[in-house]
Amino acid sequence: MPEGARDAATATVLVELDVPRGVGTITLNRPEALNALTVPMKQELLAAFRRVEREKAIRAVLLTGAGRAFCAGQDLRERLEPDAEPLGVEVRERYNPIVRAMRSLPKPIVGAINGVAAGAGASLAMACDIRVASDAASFALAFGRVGLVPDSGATWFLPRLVGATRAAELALLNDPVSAADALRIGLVGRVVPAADLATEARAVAERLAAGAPRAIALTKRALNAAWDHDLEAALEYEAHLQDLAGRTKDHAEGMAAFMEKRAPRFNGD
Ligand code: T3D
Repeated sequence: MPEGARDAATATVLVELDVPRGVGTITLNRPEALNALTVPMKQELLAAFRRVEREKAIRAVLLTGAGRAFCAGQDLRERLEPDAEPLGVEVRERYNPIVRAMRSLPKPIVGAINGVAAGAGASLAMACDIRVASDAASFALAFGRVGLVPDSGATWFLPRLVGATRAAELALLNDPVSAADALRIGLVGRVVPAADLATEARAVAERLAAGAPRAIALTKRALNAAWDHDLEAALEYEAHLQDLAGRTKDHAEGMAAFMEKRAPRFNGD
């Protein structure tokens, strides 16, 4: 039974923990507004990432949206309320902590992009480690259409994922990108029929959850760092992380399983 960070009837973010399979599913849950992000929703989303981090049995995370959208970014109606925070405050205090929590989570996040991902919703998709998109999904930076600057990591992720030329087009022109084009330019790793998205994305998460958790966490850390490293620094960081991985029981288990021609059973030690 999905469980919200608040009362289940009002929760705008649902968290479902499948302990036997090691997968935590976080669902953005304001389908009537295409999962546009409000203040309570951002607080619940941050709490959801903290929750899956604390649960040792959860080894991989799925992030998806309820209804026909993944996430339409900031709730624009909320921004018109008289007590809305200044934009810089909102971004620093509510969006940036979510993106940091996602990138520093020592567990892989699979984005199951079920529909449109716009504005900060596109940023959330880009902050996932792996993106599996439905063929009904689309991406739009959208910020420029409301006179804003791409945020929540969009200017950092985008050129690294799709290259400088395409990043400039997407960020400056704000045109929607279909799932097929997102696959072609490397914004997502795979596209599947809409009806298969939940199964396919879950299969990826379950594969990750069956892997060696420490090695996966260190690999995520290495990939994060590599974006800012030169080759020398990357080589040295890999050696450092390999030292750590080499001392885990899971490494010994992987070696034993190979020698014994059986599947490894990793337990995160
Ligand atoms: O704090 C800060 O503001 C700083 C941070 C900013 C980060 C950002 O994310 S800025 C960018 C914000 N997002 C957008 O500008 C996207 C706005 N939405 C759209 O452009 C379109 O809705 C979509 C392209 C995403 C989808 O279009 P479509 O035709 O499939 O659906 P629709 O009919 O436009 O939307 C359906 C409903 O969702 C509709 O409500 P209604 O009229 O049926 O009651 C629409 O108003 C609502 N909705 C969609 N996006 C938002 C939204 N409501 C509030 N905020 C939204 N972002």
